[in-house]
Amino acid sequence: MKTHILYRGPQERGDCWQGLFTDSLPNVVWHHWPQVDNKEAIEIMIAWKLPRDYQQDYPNLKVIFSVGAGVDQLDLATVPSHINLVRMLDPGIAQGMSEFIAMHVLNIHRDTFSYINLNKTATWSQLPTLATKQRRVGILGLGNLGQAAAQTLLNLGFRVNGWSRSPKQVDGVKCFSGDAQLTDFLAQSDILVCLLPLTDQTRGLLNYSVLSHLPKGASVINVGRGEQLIAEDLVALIDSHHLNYAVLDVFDVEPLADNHILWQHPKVLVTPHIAAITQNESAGQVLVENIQRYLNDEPMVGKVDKTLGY
Ligand code: NDP
Ligand code: OXD
Repeated sequence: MKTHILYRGPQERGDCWQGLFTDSLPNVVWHHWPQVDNKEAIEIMIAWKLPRDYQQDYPNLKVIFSVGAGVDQLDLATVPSHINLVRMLDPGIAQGMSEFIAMHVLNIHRDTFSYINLNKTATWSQLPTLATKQRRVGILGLGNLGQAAAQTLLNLGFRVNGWSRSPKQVDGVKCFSGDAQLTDFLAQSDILVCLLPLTDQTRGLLNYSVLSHLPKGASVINVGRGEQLIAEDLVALIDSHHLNYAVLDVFDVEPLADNHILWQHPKVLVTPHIAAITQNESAGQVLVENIQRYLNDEPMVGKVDKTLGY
């Protein structure tokens, strides 16, 4: 019997994945949304956002694969309980994220942003430097991406702290968990990296009062989701010289409005949600392996706990 898959996304990625699936999953039939004549046949959907009324239109849907690591773009409360939701654990995303975080931790650590500003006035000024072992990087979220980034930073010699919901033990990382240890964790973060999923618990987490617990002169990198950070509070803390720099890759409204104050701020670097992009080849391989698991009735990797929201 054939298993029908519906893909909703860009053509180029679809062509890549269709080719991989044809080679590796001979009993699978590929459909590219919206071209699907027999909607009742669809068992698996691969998408970033879901088509409207998919619950009624695809009555035999069993699995939804998100093409991204996050699933906050989906309204989890409306995903029926019998449908498995699986997020993307692409090694290409982990590699991209580790590169982005290492690059900007190093930029902050070695004062790149100050030198860019000094260049504007042709000022030759040698700023003091610290060794990486004197700099503490705090990672909010010690999951798949947080742990990959932590390893890259440890390899560069930084002191790495991490915060998660449940207690963890990660080699070389000083681990904190739960709301009770957040303040202690923040007080030890010279560079704070947010890599949390967006949930009811993390929305608005990084507000004035929470960010005030960072040491004076700390910097912030947000690669989680925009809604986790109150941008006005961050800017107020930078302008009052409590915080130093910010690198922001995610925003509550994307694209960021062209008249937003963040674009103009001399101590903020805006990037357009590119910290880590799903890589077609490696992600396609992850999908193939997970679909094989599904077909063999084995547990899939990256299954989302809909009650936790990630
Ligand atoms: P994981 O689910 O693997 O890890 C999430 C981590 O966050 C876990 O350690 C989890 O704790 C922790 N966490 C969740 N809720 C809380 C909470 N309330 N308090 C404390 N810790 C919490 O996710 P990934 O690492 O794969 O991805 C993280 C996020 O990165 C994605 O959800 C997405 O938003 C973002 N992302 C951004 C990209 C970009 O380009 N900017 C690209 C890809 C992802 P525990 O381990 O105890 O469960
Ligand atoms: C993701 C993202 O979640 O791109 O994969 O943000």
